[in-house]
Amino acid sequence: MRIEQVELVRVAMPLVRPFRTSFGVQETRDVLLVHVVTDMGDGWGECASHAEPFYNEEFTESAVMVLRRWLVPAVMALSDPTGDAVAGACKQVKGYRAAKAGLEMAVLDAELRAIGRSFAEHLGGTRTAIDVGVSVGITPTIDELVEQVRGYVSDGYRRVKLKVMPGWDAEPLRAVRSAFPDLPLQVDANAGYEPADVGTVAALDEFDLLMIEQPYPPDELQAHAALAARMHTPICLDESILSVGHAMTALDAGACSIVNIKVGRVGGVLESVRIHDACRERGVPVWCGGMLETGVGRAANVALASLPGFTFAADISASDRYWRRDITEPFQLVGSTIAVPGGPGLGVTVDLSTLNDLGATFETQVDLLR
Ligand code: OSB
Ligand code: MG
Repeated sequence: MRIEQVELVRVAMPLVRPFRTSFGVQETRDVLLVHVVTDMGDGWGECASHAEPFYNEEFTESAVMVLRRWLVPAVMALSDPTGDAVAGACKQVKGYRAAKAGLEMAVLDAELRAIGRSFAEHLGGTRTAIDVGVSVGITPTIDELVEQVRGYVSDGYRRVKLKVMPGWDAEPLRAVRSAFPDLPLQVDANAGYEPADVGTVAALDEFDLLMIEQPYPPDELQAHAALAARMHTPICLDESILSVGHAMTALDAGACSIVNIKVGRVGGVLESVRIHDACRERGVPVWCGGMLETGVGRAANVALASLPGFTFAADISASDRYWRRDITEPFQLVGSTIAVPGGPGLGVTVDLSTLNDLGATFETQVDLLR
């Protein structure tokens, strides 16, 4: 395969409702896509970075700069560009895992489309549909939260994740738990608590949660381990886990017993599979997180979540939970599941006219070496 052109595509996509977490509120998604054109056909990838460096250090503008200046030239210089070769070509650049993930996804998509193989098949997926849940943001009032949860439950979602933060935890949880006594519930703090808040966090045991995700800052492995020893509710880490090495270190430390895998946070679908495999070998359950992706990143997430070790429902909701109009054919909820695309590559088609209607910008990368 020969890469003829790489295009960075940016589009501001309004969310159907604002999404508030402990690190801030999002109303519009600053979407960054990578489009590769090869002699064998096209490929698409999504960089799951956000507009601000509030979830982690990376942000979309920084991802664009790093792609332009280092990552795209490194991949264009490969004599035999394949999805497998992207991570090695990008290794000299530290961090910027969402940027790397988007580029790897695009090259792999082109490669797999050319040979008629789906992402799910290539990654080792074993399911044709995946169990999904919905991640519900912090709302202005507790009544609004209960109403949002009611809406999602009536849509068919059978697992709900609530965002929590200091001042928005036991009270909203009590209201949701009493309205839905049997609903599988979990919470995500996005690192909003400090180890000194251990009493507040440990008190969430009373709500019969599937897990509590990332209560403390990413580097606080020991504090997470101390919390795990004190709580019945399993601890899951998201922001702390950047690679298979991080996952093994966290598990060895007793900092978590469940791992959230996100393609953009760990640098790509292939590192995601390595984390899945290593956790599976240790009998540790994993599940697929989301970053409010368009249909492009969502397709990769769904394929990944079809692997056998993904035993908890994914944070991969149907397209209409995020967008009035997605840039690919929408992912639909069937019961509380989403079907795994079976077509070549990501198995979705990017709608250029939708991208244009949304005001997308297209920037072609010049190959300085050629
Ligand atoms: O921590 O899981 C998270 C969205 C953006 C950034 C971080 C997170 C999330 C979500 C939403 O919880 C998951 C989704 O529906 O895409
Ligand atoms: Mg999270």
